[in-house]
Amino acid sequence: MTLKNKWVLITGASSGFGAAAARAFGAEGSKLLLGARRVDRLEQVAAEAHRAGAPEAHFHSLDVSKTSSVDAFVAWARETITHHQSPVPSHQSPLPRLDVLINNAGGAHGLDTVAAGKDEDWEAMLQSNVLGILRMTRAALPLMLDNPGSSLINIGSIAGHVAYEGGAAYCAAKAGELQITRALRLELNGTGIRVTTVDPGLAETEFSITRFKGDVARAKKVYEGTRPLTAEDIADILVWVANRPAHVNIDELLVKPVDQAAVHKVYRRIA
Ligand code: NDP
Ligand code: 8X3
Repeated sequence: MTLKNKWVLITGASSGFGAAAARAFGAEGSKLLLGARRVDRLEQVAAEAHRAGAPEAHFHSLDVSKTSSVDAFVAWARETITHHQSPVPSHQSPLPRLDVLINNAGGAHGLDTVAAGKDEDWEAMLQSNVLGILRMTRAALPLMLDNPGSSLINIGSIAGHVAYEGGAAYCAAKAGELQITRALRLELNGTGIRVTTVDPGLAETEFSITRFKGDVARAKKVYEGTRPLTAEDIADILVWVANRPAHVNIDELLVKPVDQAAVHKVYRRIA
């Protein structure tokens, strides 16, 4: 299917995978609806996506950890699609239609063992990575149900497959994402909506800066001597997934850098 003039909604579009996806779908000629909490960053990303070729690149504040924010965002998205709807032949439904939903917003907070874990970190991880996907999907699905061939793509992680020390809550959250994706594929069977999880390994974005609460030097160490994935690598895969023929569903994609044979086995070049 062509992505040209298709409406693509991306959560967590202010940095990392989400921002790169906005540019990549923009280059395909898609129309964009971008959400995150840092609206100043969204404005920059929307301008970049526009320059890359997006005919429409709209943004609105979104906090996926709050139902009221998610519902307001989706109401705005519905209005934006309606307002910018291409004229349709009279035999087609004029309903606002969303073609691709990318549930990307999320991340890790802290790397503490369970014994040292903090409620606020656990709650933030479960709110954004798990409840955020449930809320956003519930709110946006009415825009997709009349649209066979549309794509719902959730961002999981290698952490949803393999546990590591200090990752209990994050790994639990991403394992939750994986099972939510699987349940959705069953629930939506017959609607024609495609349901995918893309599960990256080590990728250099703002992920580790957030995990280490702004400690940039500690974040840099995570990628030292190795060649991680880039945000553009994942964006390229998201475009590919959404661009398969309408009858093809990519169920689950685990994507790691070549240097990462397993969560704990990362090849590092000594300087
Ligand atoms: P970044 O930190 O660069 O991006 C995270 C994005 O999520 C930001 O745009 C942030 O925007 C948004 N976000 C976080 N919390 C919320 C919230 N409550 N409401 C709305 N938006 C939110 O990291 P990545 O690009 O790497 O992360 C994107 C996704 O990929 C996450 O789900 C992460 O868990 C996952 N992932 C990352 C990997 C990696 O190694 N980098 C590997 C595997 C998965 P803002 O702060 O402006 O709201
Ligand atoms: C991010 C990758 O290995 O740090 O989801 O959990 S990892």
